[in-house]
Amino acid sequence: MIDLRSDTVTKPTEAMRKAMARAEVGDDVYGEDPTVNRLQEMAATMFGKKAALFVPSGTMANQLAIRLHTQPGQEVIVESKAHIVRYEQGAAGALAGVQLHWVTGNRGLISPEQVEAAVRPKEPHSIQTTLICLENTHNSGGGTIYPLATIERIRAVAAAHGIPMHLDGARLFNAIAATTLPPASYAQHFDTLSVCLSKGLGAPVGSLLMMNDLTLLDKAKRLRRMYGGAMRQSGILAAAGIYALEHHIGRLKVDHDHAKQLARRLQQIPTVRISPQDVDTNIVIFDVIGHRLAPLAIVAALKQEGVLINAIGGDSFRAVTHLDISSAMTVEACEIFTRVLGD
Ligand code: TLP
Repeated sequence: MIDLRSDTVTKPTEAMRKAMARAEVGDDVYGEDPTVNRLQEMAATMFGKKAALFVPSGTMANQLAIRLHTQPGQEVIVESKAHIVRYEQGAAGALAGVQLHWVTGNRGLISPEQVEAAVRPKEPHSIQTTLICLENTHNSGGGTIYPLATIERIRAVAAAHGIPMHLDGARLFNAIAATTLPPASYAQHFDTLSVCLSKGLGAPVGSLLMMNDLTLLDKAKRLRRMYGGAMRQSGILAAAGIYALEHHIGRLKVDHDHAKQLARRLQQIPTVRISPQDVDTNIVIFDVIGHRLAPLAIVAALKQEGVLINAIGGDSFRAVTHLDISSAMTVEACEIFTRVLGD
C-alpha cells in the first residue's frame, strides 16, 4: 500500500529503533530523563530559544501555547483553515476558554494588513486580542511556506499592539529544508513555537514547545501535567526525536520533489484541478471535478488499486509524501492516479 494520507504514518527506521532501545532514561516529571533533557537542549539551541519542552503531540503543544498566552474570554487571531481551527476538537474554546477570530488567508497565509484589521480596539465593549497564531508550513493551504518578510511585518503589527505570537510549526522543518533559512530566522519572531518530530521527520511520537521566557516554561510544565502530557521514561521517545533531528532534516527535499512529481502528473488528468507551482513542500491538495464517483468512492477506488489518500471536504483531496515513500512508489502512485481519476 502506498500510504499518502499523511506524513504522520511513517514508521521508525531500524537505526531509529536502535537509538530508542539504547536510550538512557529517567523520570521526566522529576526532570531526570537525560535523553529528554538532551533533546530539549538540542531543539532550543537549534531554534535560538532559551527552552524547549517535550510534549506528546502537536495538538498539545498548540493548546499549551494558547493557554499560556491568554485568559478565558479573550480572542486569538488565526487563519480560518488552521489546524487549531479545523482539527483540534475545539480545544481552544473548551480548554482555554478563548474565542478564535478567523482570518481567511491565501493558501493559508494571512497578511499584515489582515492582522491589523482583525486586532480588536482597546475600548470597553470589545473582546481583547491577546494572541496571534500562524502555521508554517500551512497544512490545509497545501504545505505553503510563509515568506519570512511577511512574518516580520506581522510581528511588527503584533508588537505595535503588544500582542504575543505563537507559531504552529508542525512542519517548520519542511519550510527550513525548502528555503535553507536558519531555523532561528523563523523562530525569532515568535514568543512560543511548536515543532513536530512525528511528521516528516519520521519519529513515532513527540513535539517540542519552545520559548525564551522561563516563567512561561514553568507554567507550560504545569499545564502539560494538567493536560495529562507529563511523561515518565520518555527518553525512549526522545531518542527517536534526536535521531530524527540528526538524520532526517536534509532528506525532506526528497519528499518535496516527490510531491512536485505527483502534482505535475495529476495536472495532466482532465478531472483534476491543481497548480503544481503551488506545491512548496510535501503536501499536494487537489480537486477532482466531474468524476463519476463521489469523493469517498474515489478514495475507496484508489485504495483498491493500492494508494491511500484523504478526502478533505468538498471536491478536495490531500496526498502527502514522506520518509516511507520511495521514488518507485511515487512513480507507481502517478500511474494509479492516472488510471483511477482518468477513468
Ligand atoms: N496534522 C494531521 C491531522 O491532524 C490533520 C495531518 O495528518 O496533517 N499542526 C499541524 C499543522 C498539523 O498538521 C498537525 C497534525 C498538528 C498540528 C497536530 O499534531 P498531532 O497530530 O501530533 O497532535
